[in-house]
Amino acid sequence: MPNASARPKHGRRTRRRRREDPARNELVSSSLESAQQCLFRQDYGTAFVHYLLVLNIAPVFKEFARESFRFTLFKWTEELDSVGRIQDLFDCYEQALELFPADEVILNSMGEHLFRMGFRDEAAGHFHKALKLRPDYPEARENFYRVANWLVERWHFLMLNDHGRNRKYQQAIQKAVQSGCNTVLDIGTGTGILGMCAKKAGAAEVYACELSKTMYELACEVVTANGMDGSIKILHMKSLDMEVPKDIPHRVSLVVTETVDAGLFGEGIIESLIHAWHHLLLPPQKGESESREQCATGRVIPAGATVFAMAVECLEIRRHHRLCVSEVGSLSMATAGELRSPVSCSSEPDDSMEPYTTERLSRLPGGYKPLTEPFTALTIDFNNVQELEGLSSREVQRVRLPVTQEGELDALAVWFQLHLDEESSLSTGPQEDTCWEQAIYPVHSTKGFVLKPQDELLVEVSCRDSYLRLCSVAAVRDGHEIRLDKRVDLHFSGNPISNPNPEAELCSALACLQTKDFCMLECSEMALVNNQDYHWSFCSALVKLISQLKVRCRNQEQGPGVQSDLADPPNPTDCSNLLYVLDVSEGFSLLSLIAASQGHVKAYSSVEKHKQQEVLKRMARSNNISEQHLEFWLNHMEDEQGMLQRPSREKLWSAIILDCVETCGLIRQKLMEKASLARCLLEEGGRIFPERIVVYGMLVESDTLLLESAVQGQEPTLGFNIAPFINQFTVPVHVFLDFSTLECSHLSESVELFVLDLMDANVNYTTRDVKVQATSAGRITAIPFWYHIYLDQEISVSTLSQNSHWKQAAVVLQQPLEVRAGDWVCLAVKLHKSIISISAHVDNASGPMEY
Ligand code: 44T
Repeated sequence: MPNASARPKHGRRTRRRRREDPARNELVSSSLESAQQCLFRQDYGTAFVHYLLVLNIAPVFKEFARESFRFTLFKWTEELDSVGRIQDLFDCYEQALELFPADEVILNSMGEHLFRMGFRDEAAGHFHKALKLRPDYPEARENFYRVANWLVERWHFLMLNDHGRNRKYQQAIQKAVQSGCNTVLDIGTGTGILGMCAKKAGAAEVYACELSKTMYELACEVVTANGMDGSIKILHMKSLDMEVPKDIPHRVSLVVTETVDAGLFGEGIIESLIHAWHHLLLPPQKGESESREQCATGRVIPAGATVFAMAVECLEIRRHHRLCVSEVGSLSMATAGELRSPVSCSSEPDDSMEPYTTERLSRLPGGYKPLTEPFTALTIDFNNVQELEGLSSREVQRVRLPVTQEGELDALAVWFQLHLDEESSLSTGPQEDTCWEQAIYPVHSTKGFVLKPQDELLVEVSCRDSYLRLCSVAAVRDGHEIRLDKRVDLHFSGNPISNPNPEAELCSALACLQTKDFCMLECSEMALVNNQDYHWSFCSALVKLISQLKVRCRNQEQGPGVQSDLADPPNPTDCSNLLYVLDVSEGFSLLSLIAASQGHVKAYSSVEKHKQQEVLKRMARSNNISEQHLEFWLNHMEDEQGMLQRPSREKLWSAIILDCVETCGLIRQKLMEKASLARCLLEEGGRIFPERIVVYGMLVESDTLLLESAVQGQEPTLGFNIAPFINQFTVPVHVFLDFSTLECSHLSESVELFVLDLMDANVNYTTRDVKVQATSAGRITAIPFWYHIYLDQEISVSTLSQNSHWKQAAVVLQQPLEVRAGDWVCLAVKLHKSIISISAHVDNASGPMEY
């Protein structure tokens, strides 16, 4: 970690008036000259040293040399970065910031390096400073928005806006403090809210701990602003590292915490509470009797939890976790092997796997169908340390669930009730009006198997490394167990197949064990592979391009004025005029293989992971694509930076595939820079896929989006002043939205916001005013946007389509805008780098014309 404190601070030195010194002047001017010469020779390291010398002994030159100094710094640190001299890189930045402590460009650039090295907190600090110095600095703003999402996750806003939850916690804390618990520790304090509740309720001593640096600093600000800085001691640490009396003077009588995620245990509440009971809490109250000495015993809010689960059929979940198609574009997927998402708890624990994902069931596009009633998967008493400790060694529990509706089993959905005390609880269930998501345990391999109402589902519930694990092991039909943790239908017939013969079952289970050969793709990559429309569109656009290029090529060969003979079959063994196609999509992509399958094409894939390359190679063989026609481009590259190069000295690309929209719904960073590089590497008639992107948007009123973006309303939260502090982390662009299920009312038709032409830089613009008419009255709070991706003039795919693997994004307006039906709204749309920003005002004067 760059250590700023280790370096002497020149800035603090007392300044003495220097007398004119000819030798010094001589040194300054010769060093300045040397710096410039070095710059000219591109010897940035030496230039940097010369500049440091000059500016330290002659600060009057600072303004004069600022630009060249910055340039030198950036060039030199780029070099240091490329050879991995990271400590030297940060030393240079620190030296630069000692000279120019208020230089927003240097601050922002250092932030970018910190961010890339994973020091997000420190990066955020630098972007924040840069923005404070120059609020209209778009680079720093974009960077700050990017880290704000990491640092202060969006659910903080949701939780603070959830008045029901806030009040219940407050009441439970108040009751506990009033009944004698007057020393309190808030574990994972976040904004400090629960600790402040305890103080307000009259607790004598309140401590709070928070492991995130940003949240810790925020909590300190909030507590100070509420006049409690002297009375709540906040520690920047994980509760597991706390000790008595080092961190807190003695054990406390109450621990309050909401360190729970959608799967209950994901934030480590079990370990935290086991540790707290052993080291931080007074012993628990024994027996039922009301003790007079409540202060001498310890307890926890929440007191415990009940976890529920239910089997569901859900296409949206299915297409993100397993292969649902037998053909993709021109390719048969029969030999793809098992492709699956990394969300699984049935296999051996593995760092790359997660036991569950989270979704708000009520917002899943296409909905879901419950296949069983909800059942109690687990109960846990947080006030019983033996029970907490015994959780991991609890025997695997087998639950038999009657199937209530016919359907394909896609997942087990999990939620819980958090018992704050004997009287009060919070529920995170799918039917509740809460901000909570549910945990999703996907089922990977029941392809084609349909559960029927007479069946029973066998589920195993266990706790490994303090994570709840749920596994659907089998269905029981007519007394026979049909195992679900293997592939039932290898031929993708789509017919429900059951195998009532246990012997055959066993054999196929064994066969499956032997071919335990699966390849993991991210959930969004699974959805991409399942997106048939996208691959077919690509396939047809490519076929068109290939035939155009062939005609062009033959015309050239035959010279001007000679008619080409289209019936002439291409010579498949003639490699000299192969078309070269480069796919620089990030992550997994089948497009290079689809290109290679067209014949006459040599395709280069940027897929990096070995196992994924193996899948592509295997698919190439089974789809009769010669190995020579598919290469892995990054295997040729020294470093990824040079990804966009020509295939060889004498060759150019016929097509370059850029994946232009990220799954989250934003345009990929540096897309336009990549496109302009790519244009230079194309042969005549060659094309970038896609050639154009049109951004569409719609005016909507959505309270949900507001609740996720900032603490709403003028009322203080539980009487505390929190909103202005956390709202500094408000980000105007929301990502990963499902626009089709977003609770909102549409206030306009969809409207074209922006066009990006990847094939012609001259027609691009960076700002555009768009007029759109309100179709009904309301408050415009947000503008969701999506893309039509044009592969050529005619063929396009929409990122809003039903089977899209893309989500949508939305700009949330700083101030909601009231409109009446028929009003004309003027949108000022800006695209800076890859970030879209929009401001809106009502403008009935100038009519519908675009200006
Ligand atoms: N999100 C729920 C999870 N911490 C809440 O650093 C519900 C997600 C959610 N600090 C949508 C909606 C919702 N010692 O700031 C965090 C974390 C901190 C600790 C010190 C520890 N042992 C820990 C453990 C965690 O506690 C804070 C709260 S964790 C709550 C997670 C609204 N998506």
